[in-house]
Amino acid sequence: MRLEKDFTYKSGRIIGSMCNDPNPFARKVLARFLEKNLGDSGLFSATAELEKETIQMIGSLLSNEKASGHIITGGTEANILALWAAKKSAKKEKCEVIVPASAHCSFDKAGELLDIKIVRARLDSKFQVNTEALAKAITPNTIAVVGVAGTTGLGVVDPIAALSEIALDAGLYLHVDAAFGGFVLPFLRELEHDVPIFDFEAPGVCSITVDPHKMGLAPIPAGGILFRDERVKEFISWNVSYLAGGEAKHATIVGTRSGASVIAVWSLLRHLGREGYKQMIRRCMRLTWKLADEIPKIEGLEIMTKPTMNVIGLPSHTLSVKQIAHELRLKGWAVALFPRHIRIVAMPHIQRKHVDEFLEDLKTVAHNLRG
Ligand code: 0PR
Repeated sequence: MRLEKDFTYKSGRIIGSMCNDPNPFARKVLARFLEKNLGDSGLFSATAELEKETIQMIGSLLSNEKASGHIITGGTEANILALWAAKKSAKKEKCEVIVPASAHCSFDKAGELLDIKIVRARLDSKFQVNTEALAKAITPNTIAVVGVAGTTGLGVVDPIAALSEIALDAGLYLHVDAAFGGFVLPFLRELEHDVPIFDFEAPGVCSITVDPHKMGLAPIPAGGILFRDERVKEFISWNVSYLAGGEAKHATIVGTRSGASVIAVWSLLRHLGREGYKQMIRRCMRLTWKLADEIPKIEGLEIMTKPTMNVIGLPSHTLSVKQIAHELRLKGWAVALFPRHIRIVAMPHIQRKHVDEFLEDLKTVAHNLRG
């Protein structure tokens, strides 16, 4: 079969990705409703209602049931929409947005597309954005600041409460990229982990990216953008008057878009419930701790920082991380390679036996590279 050479999540070998093996129930739902198109919401008004309810459910996880937004193609579209809303609301000639040095490359894409200068503020020793450096980078052209709740490389949460104060003081739009962390932190909070304020609880937060197709267990495509209220979303709303279902509003980049994805997310949230997600996160965190305990015992290997969520950074002072990643790949493992570390993500498809096998192979690879 042509597709046999693809990696699969079931094999447990994809250990550096942020996507998941979609929940079986959600897969069935998705397959059943493929005709639904939310680009013409007048034809599919029941699906549009489910989208509103989905946003409310996710909003309630993020301390704001009044949130307004959409289930879209992914975190990249969400971040572009947020910066677009920020630009429309600021009405400035020249625009700059300050993002942490750790921010995802989708902000650079957004910068190019929207003609916004993206300014990266440096991180502190805990890999969080340095708030002083960020505040100093504000200029008369600044329209927004961004914080990340679950960085792509390390799963670190920026000090969102402090960013909220800075944004409110300077009259700036604050966007939080919780593409990954948005489906982790609310449950860690319920599991009584020490979770700092990262969501709409911080009064300056105007929008949040939160992706069901990452830790939400939904099938691709299912990203999420939540605005604090309808008013913020209005900045990027377009009236489309001629549709078969009658006039409709679009506040997304694409027109025609998957209603099935929305119904899949709606069903999944109700099917798993908070309890289901909580148990899933508990399992992921147990495996994360196992990895974080065992990796530093291997000579030459360390962990970058104590994991906040199920993401681990693996640097080495003595070995080349590029070579380690390459050797692991030869043994069938797919890890993510960053400039100074390897990223491992204990996604829900990773089981204890995969972790054990991975640690064995990692030991062998490190041993061989030490020579
Ligand atoms: N924001 C953050 C914090 C992200 O980590 C990502 C992607 C995005 C936005 C963009 O999301 P979309 O990819 O949905 O547009 N994070 C992962 C990464 O870049 C995406 C990923 C997923 C990569 C699966 C590899 C993979 O196998 O690492």
